[in-house]
Amino acid sequence: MKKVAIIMGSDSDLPALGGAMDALKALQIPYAVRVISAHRTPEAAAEFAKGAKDAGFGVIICAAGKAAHLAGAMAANTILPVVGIPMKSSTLDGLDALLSTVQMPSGMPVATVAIDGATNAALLAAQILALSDEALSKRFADYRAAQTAKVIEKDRRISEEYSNL
Ligand code: RP5
Repeated sequence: MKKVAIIMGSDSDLPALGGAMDALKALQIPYAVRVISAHRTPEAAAEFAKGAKDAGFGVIICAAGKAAHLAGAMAANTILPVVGIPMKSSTLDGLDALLSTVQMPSGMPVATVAIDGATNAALLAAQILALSDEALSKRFADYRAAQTAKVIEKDRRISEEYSNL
């Protein structure tokens, strides 16, 4: 099956990316994890993006903070869908990265999730891959159903403990 790439601009982004790896693992999607910077290693970024489709990747997730150009730089060099995660790694709490990642010019989209939204980035990647993978589509539906069941159970427990009727 197609793989997902999780690229971070710096190893300092790694602690915020566990949710993406957990979600991909839960859905049995193979993934690669790399540190590649749009600014510090621009040649490596272009090379990875250009070769990603032939290397068997189906979606590229890019996590970057501050003047976050990684997702846009990747998108510029591949026709694969790119999901951007703005990192909260700055004095501006990630607002800088959010705007840098989401405000792409027409013709070059980056699907941007919330600041530090690693889990949703992985789930979006899974949904994209599931369009052409029936078995994954079924696993994703099961994942959603399990999430729904968990919330219903929390509602039952909290309602029982705190309601005063
Ligand atoms: C960005 O700058 C990285 O993605 C990271 O979020 C931020 C800070 O990087 P370091 O200075 O910690 O390496 O390029």
